Amino acid sequence: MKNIPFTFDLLPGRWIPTEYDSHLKRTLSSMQGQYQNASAYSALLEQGDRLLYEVYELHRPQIAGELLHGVSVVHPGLVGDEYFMTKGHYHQVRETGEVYYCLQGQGKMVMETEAGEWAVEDFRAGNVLYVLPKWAHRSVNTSLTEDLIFLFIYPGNAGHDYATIEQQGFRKLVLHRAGAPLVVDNPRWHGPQGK
Ligand code: S6P
Ligand code: ZN
Repeated sequence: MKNIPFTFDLLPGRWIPTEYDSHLKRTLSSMQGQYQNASAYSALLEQGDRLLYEVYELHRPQIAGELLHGVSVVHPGLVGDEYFMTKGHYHQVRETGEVYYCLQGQGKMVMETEAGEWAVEDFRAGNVLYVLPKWAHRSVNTSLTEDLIFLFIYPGNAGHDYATIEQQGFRKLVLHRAGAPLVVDNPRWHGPQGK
């Protein structure tokens, strides 16, 4: 971690930061229970623990005032008719937002709040997506051939709450239907009190 102002490059066509401190790889086995088609999930897992997405991060202190940032790459693919996607999370400190800048590809950001609101917004190369404080967020790659790649920036003190989404899922799923993404209700979604 540097203690003087620094720069790095994001080069078109490569889009991996020229400097980073950590490289997280998330594979299919870490998404147990997240895909609605459990038999398609098991069948795909039997063929191997596929790489779903990668996160390149620049480390900064996890305190208010700092801005954590990096680049995520969500690879293309399907589990049944559901696209490859990130686990998704709330920020532990709910009053923290996040900015995403899409560098390449196409996808959907699936979002919801504990108050019952939901939204699904497009990722497309060059667009900026603002995730409001209190909104859980999951990135879905809706291309079957191209990586979805984005830069993210969020407050140092945000923290991550994965457990809530692992337990209840998101209200909305993005499915590949008739050659295009379709947003549908998640039949297995249940709220904190089973609502
Ligand atoms: C962190 C930010 C992203 C995600 C990354 C992977 O607040 O939203 O860096 O961590 O895209 O997603 P997930 O849901 O596995 O953390
Ligand atoms: Zn986040």
